[in-house]
Amino acid sequence: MLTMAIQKKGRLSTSSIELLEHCGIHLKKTGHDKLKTSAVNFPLEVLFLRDDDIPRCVEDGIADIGIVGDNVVFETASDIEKVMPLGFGKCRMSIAVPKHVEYKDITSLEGKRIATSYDHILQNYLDKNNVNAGIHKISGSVEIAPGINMSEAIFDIVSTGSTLISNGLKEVEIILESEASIYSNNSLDKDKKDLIDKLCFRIRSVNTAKDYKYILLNVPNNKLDLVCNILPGMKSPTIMPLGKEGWSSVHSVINEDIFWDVIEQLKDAGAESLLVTDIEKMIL
Ligand code: PRT
Ligand code: ZN
Repeated sequence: MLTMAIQKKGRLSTSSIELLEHCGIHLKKTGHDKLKTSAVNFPLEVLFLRDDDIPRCVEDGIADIGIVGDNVVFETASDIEKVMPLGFGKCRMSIAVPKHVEYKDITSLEGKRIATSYDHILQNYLDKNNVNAGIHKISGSVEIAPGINMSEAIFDIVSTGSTLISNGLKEVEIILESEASIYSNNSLDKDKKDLIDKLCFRIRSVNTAKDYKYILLNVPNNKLDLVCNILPGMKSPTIMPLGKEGWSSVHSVINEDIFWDVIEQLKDAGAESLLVTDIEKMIL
């Protein structure tokens, strides 16, 4: 049995549970206040915790693995192992100052006060750059600190940047990039490691599939070579004869990043009746 800690309520909760669901792992329904549950079809127990408590619980072995933002792991300086990034909860941790303030580089903060909830990461960064600044630790609403004369700068999580803008601040230094990841305890036995491998295999299949589309199209046989050269399929496209004489159906898989370019080229090359669908799982 593997024990996994996930965020009880917050930005990572829904995505964490959805990820398990997409991996075919169904959790027993719980009430709002339940602190743990288990999976009905995988040897997994799930603990619901505040995200700040997850790294320590994994380090102490209360949970074997946890889904948590890299930022929280760095802040708590926990001795745990990153197993894999998950692609959601993406954000950066940045320093911001009031928009009219002139800012050259990190030395501009010498002798200034910086408000943050992430004092450990900030202190490390300041030390690395030999900058002496006062850190004012607050647990929330960091963005208002310069406006109420609590500090001259802030250090906080930024995603779209709109919170900074609406508080009259500008981002001046990105200190780290973060996303939700799976972390594990450092000393797990073989059975637990095997279960983690099994889980990661499923997650990889689900996450890889998100980057691709399955495409079906009809092509006159004299244009097949042209069309197949455009298609960057996994190996080579599947080609099947159509009921209509002289035509074939071509099936392939395309990376989302180049999707629209490829579609346009295919149409120009004579492809017709293009059908595009999402892929649920992809095992390479
Ligand atoms: O209650 P608990 O302690 O479990 O949760 P929490 O309130 O501490 O964390 P929560 O749920 O807000 O965030 C959990 C994790 O989501 C963080 O640790 C990050 O890893 C990740 N994440 C991703 C974010 C954001 N994006 C984000 N935008 N966490 C917070 N924010 C906040 C940020 O603090 C700022 O106030 O959103 C605001 C900025 O957003 P933008 O889009 O305006 O730039
Ligand atoms: Zn938290």
